[in-house]
Amino acid sequence: MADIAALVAAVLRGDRRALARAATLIENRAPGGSTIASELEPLAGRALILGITGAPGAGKSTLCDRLVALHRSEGKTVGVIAVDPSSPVTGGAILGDRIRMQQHHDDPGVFIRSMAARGTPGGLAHATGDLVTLFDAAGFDVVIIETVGVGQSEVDVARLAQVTMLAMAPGSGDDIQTMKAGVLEVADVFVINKADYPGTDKLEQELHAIAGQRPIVRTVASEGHGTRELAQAVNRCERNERQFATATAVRIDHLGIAVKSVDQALQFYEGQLGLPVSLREVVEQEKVNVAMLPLGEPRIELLEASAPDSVIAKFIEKRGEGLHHVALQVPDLQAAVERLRTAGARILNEPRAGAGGHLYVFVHPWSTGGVLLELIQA
Ligand SMILES: Nc1nc2c(ncn2[C@@H]2O[C@H](COP(=O)(O)OP(=O)(O)OP(=O)(O)O)[C@@H](O)[C@H]2O)c(=O)[nH]1
Ligand SMILES: [Mg+2]
Repeated sequence: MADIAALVAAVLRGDRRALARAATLIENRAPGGSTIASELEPLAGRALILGITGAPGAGKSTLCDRLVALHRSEGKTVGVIAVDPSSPVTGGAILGDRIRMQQHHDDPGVFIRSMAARGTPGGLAHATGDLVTLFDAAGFDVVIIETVGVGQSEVDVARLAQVTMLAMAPGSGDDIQTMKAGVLEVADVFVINKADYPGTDKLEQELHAIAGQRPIVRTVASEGHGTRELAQAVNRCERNERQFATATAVRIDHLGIAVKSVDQALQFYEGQLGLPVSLREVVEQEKVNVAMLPLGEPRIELLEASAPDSVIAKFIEKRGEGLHHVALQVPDLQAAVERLRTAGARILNEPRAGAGGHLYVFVHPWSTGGVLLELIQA
């Protein structure tokens, strides 16, 4: 990890090659990536973080390009992150295709990277958050995240921004009714781009009905019209708190207790202790009957063998009833697994879906001080 510390130090000195290397580690979800982000997290918090979301072709990249030029004209440095949730690969192809920012290519005050989907669904927003932290701590004045606004992972990405612009084009068929509710909610500023197209007035009327206090700005990004008005509307917005966990954030998800009979154990936990039961389920692949009992955010999980060869049956045979495992939530399971593996921990399974559909892995007690540890994607 000594080279990570050196890399972090170089990033903070303003070394652009170190910045590029650090960004690549984060984009690739390499083990060092989340370490870099957690090292830099305390130094972040200065940058203005903007989000641009909207349907494919709405003009997000063109708008982004105009905003970069505007901020550059004010002497500010800008980091741009193009998020591509549909693509499992990252790199030059997306950059060339999807962001048309060639005019900024030789400008050392502009740094452009792309982020592709990979691993767990929650991982995209998390890794993008790490990249924002990197740019912020490296001293960029403004960070712009461009993402296609169609699904949940994009909404999660949009929550990373302090102010999110939703770009829409008139007459494009993706009208308000078909937009995902979450995407409309996440918008702080509505942008009617391609305001040179017919249907602009109609779209503005529709937006007025749902926008409430939120501003609606018309732009023709291809001509540069409206950019200044848009930047002013953004500046007037209250800045949302950045909603991303630090790279290493964990919390207790549940304590798993092996019992001979869930029904019998519930007489104590539900009947006498008064805990509610939120879920009862048979997890076929683990051969267990499960009851989940929330106590605040964390839960107690009662586990009963549903077949004689269940690990729970073997556990009880060997050690009797009792605490079987401790489960922790992590923000990026894939990254956590990679990090632990690199450090030599014994991971017992590849991430798979368990009770309630959450992805999980088990870590052998040999690596954890004698407790079977379950890690769950938050
Ligand atoms: N007429 C007109 N064309 C525009 C305007 N803004 C962007 N365009 C054009 O619309 C096309 C799509 O623009 P992009 O900026 O690539 O759109 P995008 O939303 O980033 O697209 P994806 O990244 O593929 O989702 C390009 O050909 C732009 O030149 C505008 O205000 N008016
Ligand atoms: Mg684009």
